[in-house]
Amino acid sequence: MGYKVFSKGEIEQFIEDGYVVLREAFPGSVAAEVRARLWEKMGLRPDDPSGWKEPVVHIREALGGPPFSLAWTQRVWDAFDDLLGAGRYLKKDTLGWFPVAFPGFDAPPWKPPEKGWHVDGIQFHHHVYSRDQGLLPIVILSDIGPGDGGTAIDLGSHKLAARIMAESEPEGLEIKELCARVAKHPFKRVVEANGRAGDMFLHHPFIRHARSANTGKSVRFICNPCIVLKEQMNLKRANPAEYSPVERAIVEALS
Ligand SMILES: O=C(O)CCC(=O)C(=O)O
Repeated sequence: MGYKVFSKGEIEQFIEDGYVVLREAFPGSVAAEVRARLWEKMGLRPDDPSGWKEPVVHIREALGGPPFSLAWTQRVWDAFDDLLGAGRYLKKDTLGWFPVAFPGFDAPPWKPPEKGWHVDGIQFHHHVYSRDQGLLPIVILSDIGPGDGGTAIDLGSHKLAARIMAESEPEGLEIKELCARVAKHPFKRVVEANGRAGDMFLHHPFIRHARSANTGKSVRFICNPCIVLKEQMNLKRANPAEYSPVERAIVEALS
């Protein structure tokens, strides 16, 4: 199968580790405009750290229209086609929600977080084939170097979560129970999602992840929109070549 954006190696990494990075998914200038709008929204100023009173301000809103909608480029749709199957998802035109993480509250060195680990999806009942979340993108809206509070990702945990969900069928699981069951298992390898403004980390929807402390010097901006599928995942395709990489990761985890 030919891919539009990713190499075969990157697709294999996505299946194995549960994430792949789409560099320069959208222009850095769009990220700068988004940050300017978020500063306004928070009522804070980038040049006045005296106003930064808490480690995280969470803007719990999806925002549309330019500049937010401009993050959804053809390169992003091509990457989604590669990971989810061409046209099998609902296109978005908004960005949100935005956890903004401020420096100055946690000293280096950066460490994997001790709490807050979760699988996404408070808004639906989880089945191994759910269409409610097909992909978890972390949209990088500011340059995030090592220690700057990049989202912590537990590589390979999507396969563990897939097995836990499959064992819970046909009833499925509430998110709290799913996270509790995943939490009983040790971490495999934790990495920090570092990147440049305009990159997107694209995660398998079952990946265990957590907010990490911003031990750097700059304010960290991301958002994590939910990508919904048009139809439930099909984990029993007659033609295995038709599995999307998201589905293949689940099928391999269950085999
Ligand atoms: O702030 C972060 O890095 C992660 C945010 C997150 O995991 C969430 O809101 O679900």
